[in-house]
Amino acid sequence: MGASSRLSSMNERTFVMAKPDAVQRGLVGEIIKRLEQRQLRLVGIKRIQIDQALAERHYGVHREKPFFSSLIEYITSGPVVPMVWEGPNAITAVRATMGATHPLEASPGTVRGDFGLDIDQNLVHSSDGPDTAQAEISLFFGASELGG
Ligand code: FUP
Repeated sequence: MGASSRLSSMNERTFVMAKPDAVQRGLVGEIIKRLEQRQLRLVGIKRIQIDQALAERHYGVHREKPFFSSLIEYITSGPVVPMVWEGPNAITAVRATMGATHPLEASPGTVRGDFGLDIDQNLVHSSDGPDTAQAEISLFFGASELGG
């Protein structure tokens, strides 16, 4: 790893979203608490209702998958809480804190492992790499919404 990538991963930003089931179950605070405990910094947060167009853009990579329409229905079914978190290796740290995509495979101690059961309602989304993090952050947040 070169000096510049070391430097950027020190201050990496990632996109995290509490999905409708997490909001409805009152788990937003729990998710925030766990990320704060890991010493990541919250730099943006809001509560929104995702419309069809935004949902289809966010999940564009899954367009051809059999679960695409149920995924869109789920993510538009109620308010969500998109966030941006920052810190050393934030992308990897957040994904480890959330656990495996399928809650049944997620280890106890992770958000999905402690609160989830069903892949259709897996509580949170987080970016899987630097390029998707950047794309997802700019899909949901304007520069003026992200604190310094
Ligand atoms: P993740 O990166 O953990 O958010 O997971 P993916 O991008 O692989 O999947 C996005 C969402 O699609 C998951 F949150 C849940 C849903 N999904 C299904 O409903 N069924 C599947 O078989 C795989 C994913």
